Amino acid sequence: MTPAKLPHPIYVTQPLLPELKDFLPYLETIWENKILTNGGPFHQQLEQALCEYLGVKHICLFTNGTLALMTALQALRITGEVITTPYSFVATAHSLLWNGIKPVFVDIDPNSMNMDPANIEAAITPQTTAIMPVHCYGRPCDVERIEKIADNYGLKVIYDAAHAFGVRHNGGSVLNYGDLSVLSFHATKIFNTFEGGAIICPDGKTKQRIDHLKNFGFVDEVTVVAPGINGKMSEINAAFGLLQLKGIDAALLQRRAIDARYRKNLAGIAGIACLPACEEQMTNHAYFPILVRPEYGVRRDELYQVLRDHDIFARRYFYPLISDFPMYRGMPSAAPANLPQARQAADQVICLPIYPGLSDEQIDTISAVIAHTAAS
Ligand code: T4K
Repeated sequence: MTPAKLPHPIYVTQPLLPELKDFLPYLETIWENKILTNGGPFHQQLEQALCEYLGVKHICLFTNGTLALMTALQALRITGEVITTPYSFVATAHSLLWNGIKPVFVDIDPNSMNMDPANIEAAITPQTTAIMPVHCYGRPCDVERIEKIADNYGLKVIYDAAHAFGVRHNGGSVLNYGDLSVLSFHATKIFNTFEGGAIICPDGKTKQRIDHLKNFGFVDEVTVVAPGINGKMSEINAAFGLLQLKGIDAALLQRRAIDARYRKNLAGIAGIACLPACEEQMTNHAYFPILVRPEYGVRRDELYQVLRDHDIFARRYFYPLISDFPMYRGMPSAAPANLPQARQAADQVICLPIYPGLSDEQIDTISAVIAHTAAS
């Protein structure tokens, strides 16, 4: 029997929102002190709170993750070519183009969906200055191998860690690897400030440079040291982040339970593959991707449509590949023959809804639709 439609549509995610009444005191404070932006008290408090929570030394808050990526490249004076992954959100490569840098795409490892370090060395040219890997779905890249290659060739590493809030590796934050890591606090991320982002950096000097860059390059009232941009996080966003942080551990636990329930429900369905489970601290369950293999007997896009017909708005993150968009597809590294694993993943992936508040009944209905579609 076809599973019954749920009473309300289910989206791939829903933002974590604390109770409105709990946010009002923060707004009252802002109204009282009339500091709305430019590094106000909530901005400072959130930087400190996030350093403690994440286990990192320095953090620079931003308006969004994309501006943070663009500024990270400026901060390290990256030029020429940067090796990156085609299996990500477009912002990863767009941040390079906005800086006049050429992205060079390498294929992914189909087990992790992250850039395969085995492909990096062959892509290095005299113009290569950096590597920009992505911790896709919040699952850590092979940070040790990437570090080794970067050290051998004298390259910088900027992690697009937009998905990797709270992810740990080897007992510490994964955000401490590489020269810089960039987070997104967009509404769809596990920790959100409505819009927002951050750069994690290892030392105070780099933080100072980034703080100048995100404030037009101003050092003081009359001194501008770089062609900076306006990337500052406002007080409202920072205040919301402080409140949001209080609920994040409970949210992560709920995500873990949803992940486990999907895995159990989907285990017996031929042709539906989940990514290998990773050690608990090494993921934040930001997404729940499944791969629709040929053995399922129904194509990915058909399943995607059946889910939509049931008001289940799963998403094909990341299809199309970045390298297929018009501004990238003419590049030699975007050639399909160079990226077979990424292409296969993009053709098979569906990210199922996962967010705190998704009920067992909803998870079971989504799973039942997937099971029923295969059988019918
Ligand atoms: N690097 C990576 C690897 C990234 O994934 C991203 C962003 C970035 C860099 C750039 O960071 P930011 O500059 O964004 O901080 C979404 C997000 O807009 C984007 O932030 C995110 N990655 C990307 C993976 O997903 P869309 O176009 O899929 O979002 P949208 O509006 O279709 O939202 C998806 C679903 O979420 C909706 O169907 C309903 C729900 N939703 C969404 C919003 C915005 C809500 O319930 N409330 C909301 O306010 O891109």
